[in-house]
Amino acid sequence: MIDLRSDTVTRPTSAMWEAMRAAPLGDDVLGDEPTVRELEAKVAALLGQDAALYVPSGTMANQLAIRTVCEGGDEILAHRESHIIHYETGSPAALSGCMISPLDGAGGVFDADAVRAAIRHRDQHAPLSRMLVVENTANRGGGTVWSVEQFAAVATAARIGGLHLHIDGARLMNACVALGVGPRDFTAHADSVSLCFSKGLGAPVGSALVGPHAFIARARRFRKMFGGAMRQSGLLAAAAIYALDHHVARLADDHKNARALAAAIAQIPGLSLEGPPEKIPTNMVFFRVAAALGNAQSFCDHLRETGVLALGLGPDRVRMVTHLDVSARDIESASVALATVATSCKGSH
Ligand code: TLP
Repeated sequence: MIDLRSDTVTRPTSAMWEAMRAAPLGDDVLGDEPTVRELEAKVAALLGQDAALYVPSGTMANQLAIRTVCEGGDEILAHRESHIIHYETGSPAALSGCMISPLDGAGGVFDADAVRAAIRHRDQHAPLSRMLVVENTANRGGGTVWSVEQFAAVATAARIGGLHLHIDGARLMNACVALGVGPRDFTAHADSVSLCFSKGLGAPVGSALVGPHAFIARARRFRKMFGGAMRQSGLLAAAAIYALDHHVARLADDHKNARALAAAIAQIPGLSLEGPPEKIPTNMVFFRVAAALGNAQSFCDHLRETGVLALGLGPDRVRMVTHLDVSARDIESASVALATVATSCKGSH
């Protein structure tokens, strides 16, 4: 199978397994897990923040940020297509009692005017605008990268408006590699950041929440409350350390593979790529399936029969994501499979 459903599907490399096997272990809840501590210090330094907290998932990192900062009745500003709106099971409402004000903008990116317009006047009738979430890269936006300037402008608007700025940086390193900048170019303007090791970086499990000491100390309490405090989690943290040391620069290969896949899709009748292939920003390729070929789900089902996996993310919208476990040759095979399936779907509809 060539699995292009997500960059979450990677298996540890043998070198990563070795690093996991060799990791010294303790009990993180008792506070003496050496490998988790090493990872937390490393991530805090990488992002230029005081402290980090290792958590099981990106969803938990985002939800801990929200629970740590917000009170019931508060409002969070986030892009309409953001992960916290679409894929976190309504948890801002369920776990923190918050509502979300959806912001608009092409490709999952919004501007400072949108932020300013959404911040409510302080009034007893209104929810309190408390937090801004910026997703970088923007997943449903197309794997879009915020420019440092776009990001700085919304950060200024957030600061002036008294908002906590949280970066959902599940794929922040993809953004950095695509732009050729360091993470601090973004994180220096943020109050908290979540970073995933189990996406393009290729670790099997885990994310970090990063921010000031007092914020992380409070988040640590909520991590326990949410059931995310783990014991010998150094086993997993070792994979994350390995990923940060060895799998960042290579994200450029995933981006190149995504552009090659996009170039092939652009040639296939019945499939419409979102944007020109050379403009694919990172490791995600989105395309629409013409009605004559069926719908996104039926197309993905037929594709699966050829040994290629993709994800339907809307009635006619399909996503394919490149990662550590797919090679340039796999992309060539997947491109042939896409063309074959498109032709056969056309014949059968
Ligand atoms: N995204 C997953 C699915 O949930 C859609 C994927 O396959 O892309 N923030 C962003 C921007 C994400 O894309 C994801 C995962 C998360 C947070 C949540 O991470 P996990 O899955 O570790 O909870």
